[in-house]
Amino acid sequence: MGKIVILTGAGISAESGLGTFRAEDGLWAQHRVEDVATPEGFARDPKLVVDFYNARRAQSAAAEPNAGHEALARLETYHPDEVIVVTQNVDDLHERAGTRNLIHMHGALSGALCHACDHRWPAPMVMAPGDPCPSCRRGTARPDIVWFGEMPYQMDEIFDHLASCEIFASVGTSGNVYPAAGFVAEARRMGARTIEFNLERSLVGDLFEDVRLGPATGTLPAWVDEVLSRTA
Ligand code: BV8
Repeated sequence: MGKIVILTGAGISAESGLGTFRAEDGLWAQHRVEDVATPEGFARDPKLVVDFYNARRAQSAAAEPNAGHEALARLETYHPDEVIVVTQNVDDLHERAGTRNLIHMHGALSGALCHACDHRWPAPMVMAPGDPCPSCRRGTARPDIVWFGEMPYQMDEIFDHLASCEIFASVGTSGNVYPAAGFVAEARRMGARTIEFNLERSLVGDLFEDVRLGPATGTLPAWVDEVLSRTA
């Protein structure tokens, strides 16, 4: 059966009550991307940005992992070959569901970063503009989130996984944002089978051989049962 790589987006956390980005009542409906998810927005109004992430950190802490997160943790536990989750999400629901082999390519609400010396430390529940960096002591703390125009994390490692996986699955992402939206093309090029889980086909839906439409809390557990029965 071989290695399985699973890319997840906001849709896997939707049924845990966390907002997606592009739904009409989504996160971006309340804020312009340029204002809250770019380095320029942070420089312009650090309080707006820090408060945006404080609110999401509190929502994430109050949310619970759902059957979709739990299905991926079960797959990792019982699949004989490597399973790795590459998430675009900044919440901690995969970790709390038990996933261990995980890459937060867009950072995490649980992390803080010093934009002066690059030091990283666990973020407090509430950050304030000008919080001091524990290392260089300057007031240069920011959320450890990858904003638009910034390089996502662990890209080399992700491409190594895409080059060596048998199955590439994508869950709950609209295919709007690159480089994540380009992963399916890379996985196909390297010979992987591809499957998409969504409520509707994403912008890159045509690149997937198999598409399972419906809420991830239903489609993912059923797929994990299928995969594990094939390897039993
Ligand atoms: C980079 C962290 C280069 C923040 C995020 C033109 C101009 C300027 C830039 C660009 C451009 N063209 C391309 C770019 C690059 C840009 C980009 O792609 N822009 C897009 C908008 C055009 N990308 C970047 O800037 C990236 N960096 O390119 O760096 C570089 C090179 C060298 C040196 C330096 C830099 C960085 C992008 C990362 C931005 N940060 N997140 C935060 O979270 O606050 S992006 C953010 O949106 C999320 O992290 C996520 O990745 C992304 C997409 O959101 P989705 O997860 O897909 O959520 P969405 O709401 O869109 O969709 C939800 C889906 O779930 C839907 O399909 C829905 O149907 C489905 N769903 C809903 N409910 C369920 C469900 N599915 C199943 N079950 C359900 N119940």
